[in-house]
Amino acid sequence: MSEDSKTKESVYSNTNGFPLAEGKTLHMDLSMGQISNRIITVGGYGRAVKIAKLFDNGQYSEIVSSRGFNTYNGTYNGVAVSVVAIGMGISMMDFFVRETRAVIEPGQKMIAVRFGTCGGLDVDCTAGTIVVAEGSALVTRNPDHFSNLYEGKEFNSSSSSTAYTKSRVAPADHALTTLITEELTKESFLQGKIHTGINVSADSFYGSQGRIDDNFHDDNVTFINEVISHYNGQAKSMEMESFQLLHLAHCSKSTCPIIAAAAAIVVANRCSSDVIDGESLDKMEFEGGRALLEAITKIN
Ligand code: R1P
Ligand code: URA
Repeated sequence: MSEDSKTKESVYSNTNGFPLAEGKTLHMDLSMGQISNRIITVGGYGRAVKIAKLFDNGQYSEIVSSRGFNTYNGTYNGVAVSVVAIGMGISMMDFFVRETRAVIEPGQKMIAVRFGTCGGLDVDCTAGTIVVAEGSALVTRNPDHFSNLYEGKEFNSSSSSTAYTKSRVAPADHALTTLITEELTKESFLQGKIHTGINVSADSFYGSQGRIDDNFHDDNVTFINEVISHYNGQAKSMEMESFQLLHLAHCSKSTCPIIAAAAAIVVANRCSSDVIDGESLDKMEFEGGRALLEAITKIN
């Protein structure tokens, strides 16, 4: 039997709940206890490895799944901790939160912090600063706004529907967020570079982040300004995952609690043309990563 058909057989034996391939979660490839309950989650594995190299004695183990999740386990100041690279988007965050929660002992608190990159939505959130999220909203494309195109008609920008929906803000855990802010501001390189505010996650890097793409109908020319005014000027950052983490943390049941927070490095300011250079991004990931390791291993 090929590896592929073996995997399919064991997955299809469980039609509800968590598909397990040979006892491991199908997408993250983890079995019970193969990840710490204290986790930093990032987008790309390069950032994950950079943070894992800060573990005690620079030692970590790596679990690579075939679905784009890389898990790094080790200790920091003697406390077990994991860093997970999940790729991009709310679907990947959904897999991460649910499949990780499933392999942490029930009753044990899961503590997760996202450390991402983002666009800055406020002139003060210049490239090379970090926004710590007090909470996150979600903006999504409303496909029906564009549905006259299905019938070969002209796009009707004056249609009564809205092109994008804007959700309420899911708050981050207050104690964890406070500790993260304290640890970030302790790093001398990060002094004066830490902002707090609302994050806005989007379902695309392009249309629902107000990027103009001449190849598509997106109806988004004024969208960034609409987002800024909708959240009363409190929206400081825009990226693609934090909402799903904070939202699902609130939706987790008391038998399997999750506390969550998020911070992101501003790589491009959406109010100016300011972008970060490679060397500064490297340093921000390193110093920010260390501060987050301090916070996540200290929180009770
Ligand atoms: C887009 O380039 C990606 O960068 C941001 C967005 O949320 C999206 O995932 O975060 P990461 O750098 O953590 O991937
Ligand atoms: N990641 C995003 O999702 N948006 C940006 O503008 C920058 C990074």
